[in-house]
Amino acid sequence: MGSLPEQTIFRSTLPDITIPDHLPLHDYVFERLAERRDRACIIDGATGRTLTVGDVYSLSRRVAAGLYSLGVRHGSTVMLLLPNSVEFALAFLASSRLGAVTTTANPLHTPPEIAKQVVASGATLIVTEPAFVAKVRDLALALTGITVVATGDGAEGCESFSDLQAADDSSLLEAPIDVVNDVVALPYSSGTTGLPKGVMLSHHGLVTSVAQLVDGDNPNLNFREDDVVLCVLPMFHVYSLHSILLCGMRAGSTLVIMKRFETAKMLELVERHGITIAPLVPPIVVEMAKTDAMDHHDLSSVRMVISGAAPMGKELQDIVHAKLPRAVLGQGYGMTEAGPVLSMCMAFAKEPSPVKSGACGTVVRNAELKIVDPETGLCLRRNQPGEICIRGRQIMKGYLNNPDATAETIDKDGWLHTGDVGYVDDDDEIFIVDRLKELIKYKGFQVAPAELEAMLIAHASIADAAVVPMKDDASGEIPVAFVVASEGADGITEDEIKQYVAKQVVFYKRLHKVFFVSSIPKAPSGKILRKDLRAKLATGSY
Ligand code: 4UV
Repeated sequence: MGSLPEQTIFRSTLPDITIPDHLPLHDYVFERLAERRDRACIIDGATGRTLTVGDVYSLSRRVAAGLYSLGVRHGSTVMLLLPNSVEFALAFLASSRLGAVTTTANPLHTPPEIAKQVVASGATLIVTEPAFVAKVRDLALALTGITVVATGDGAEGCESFSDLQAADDSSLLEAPIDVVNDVVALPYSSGTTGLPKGVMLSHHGLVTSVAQLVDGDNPNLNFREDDVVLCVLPMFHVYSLHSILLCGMRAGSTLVIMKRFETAKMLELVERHGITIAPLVPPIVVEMAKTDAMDHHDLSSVRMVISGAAPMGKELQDIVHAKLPRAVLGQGYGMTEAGPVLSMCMAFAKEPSPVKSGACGTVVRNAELKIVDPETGLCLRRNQPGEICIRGRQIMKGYLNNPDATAETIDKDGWLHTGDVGYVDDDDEIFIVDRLKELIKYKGFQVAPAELEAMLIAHASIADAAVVPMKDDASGEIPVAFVVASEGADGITEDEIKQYVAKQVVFYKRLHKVFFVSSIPKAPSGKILRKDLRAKLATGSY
C-alpha cells in the first residue's frame, strides 16, 4: 500500500501565543497607554526633542482630526513621502485611526516613480517635507482631488502639518474598522516577478506579525520598556515600519530617530542615548565592521544587533561580534508580502537559545513554514534546500487590484511562496542559499528588473534587454543590464544607457554595468533565462 508523502511543516520552537483579534493596529500599539503615558516614546536624534507615549497618542489623534477635516475617511489612501521623522509616526497612526490606508514611498524617488504609486494606490493626500513638494506639485495639479500636506509650517499651495497637529480632536469619531478586512498599510513590492505592486496589510495581519515578535511570556524578539531602539532604517520600508516603529511602540521601548545613515553620527547617537537595540541592514553592518570609529565610542549599552532585508554572511557576523562582544548579533528574515517577518533569531528571545552564524532565524510563532521542491511542489525535509513558503494570519491579504499576481504568490491552501531558496537545519534554523525570484536587493532596497527592462526597451536604440543582479561586497547586489542594440544603432554606449536610466529612477535602481550582447537567452515561453545570465556574471563569461 502506498503512503502519502510526509508533509514536513516547521513551527517555532516556542509555544503559540494568544494574539488579540479585535484591536485595530493603533489601539493595539497604545493598549498600555494608561500606565506608559509619561514614558519617552520617540526621540528626534537631530534635535533631542522627546515625545512621551501620551504625546504621541494625543498628537496622532489631533493629526487624525486634521486629516479628517482635509477629507480623509475610512478607506481613503494617504501617501507618506517622508524620511524618518516624528511626523511619519504621527501621520501613520492618525491614518490608522481613521480607517485609512497608508502607502509609503521613498522621498528620493523621482517624480514619475512617485506618480505611478500615487495613481496605482489611489492616494488622495500626500504628506511630505517642503523640500520634496516640487516632486508632487505637477501631479497634484494634473490629478484633481489630491491634497499635499507639507511638514512644519507648510509650503506654498500646501496644507501645513503644524495645523494638523493643532487640530481639535474633541469630536473625532471612532472609525468603523473591520480589523480582518481593512487594509492599514500598503507598501509597494515587486514580489517574485514583475513591477512593484501594492501589498495589502490588514490591521489584524500587522497586529499578528508584531505580536509574533514582541508579545507573550517569552517574546521571540525581547524588546523591553527600558530599551532604546535605534531607528536609522527608513520607516517607508516595511522592516523599519514594522520591526522598529510598531514593535518598539507595542513593547513600550523608546525610539531614537535618525533621518539618514552616517556612521559617525550613528555611533554618537548610540553613545548619547544609551541605545540598546540596533536593527540594521548588512551594508550598515559592513560599515561598522570597517570603521575604527567604533573604538572611540562607548557602545557598551548595545545588547542586540539585528540584521535583516539581505543576507549577512558568517564572516561579517563574526567580525562585528568581535567588536561588540557584549551584544547578541543575529538576523531576521522578512518579505513585505509575508506581513513581513517569517523568522527571527532565537538568541533575541527573552529566554534565548543558541544560534549559528549565518542563520536567519527560526519561523515565528503562530505560523507554519515549509520548504518545497520548486519543480515538483513537494515538501522537502530538513537540510534540503527548496522554496520557502509560509502560512499564517500575518501574511498579506493580496496585491491591490491584482488577483492574478496574488494567486501566483498565495496558493489555494494559503501558502505564500517567497521565491527564496533555503533550508531548515536540525535545530530549526533557516538558512537562505539562493533566490528563485527576479528581485534584486541593493543595500536591502528592492530593485525590480521588469521596471528597468521596460525603460530600456522603450529606448529607440535598444531592441531587447534583461536586468539581473551582480554580487557586490559593499551593496550585496547591484543591477546590471544585458542589452541588444537595435539594428543600425551600434553607436549607443554604456554611459548613454546608464545616464538614460539614472535620469528616471531613484539612486539604488541605477545600472552599474551594461553588457552588449547579440540576443537575450529566453525560454520558448519568452521568459528571460535569468539564471543563465547570472551564471555568465558569476563565471565572468560576458
Ligand atoms: O520585501 P522586502 O524588501 O522585505 C524585507 C523585509 C525584511 C525584514 C523585515 C522585518 C524584520 O524584522 C527583518 O529582520 C527583516 O526585506 O524583501 C524581501 C526579500 O529580501 C530578502 C529575501 O530575498 C526576501 O524575500 N531577505 C530579507 N531578509 C533576508 C533576506 C535575510 N535575513 N537574509 C537573506 N535575504
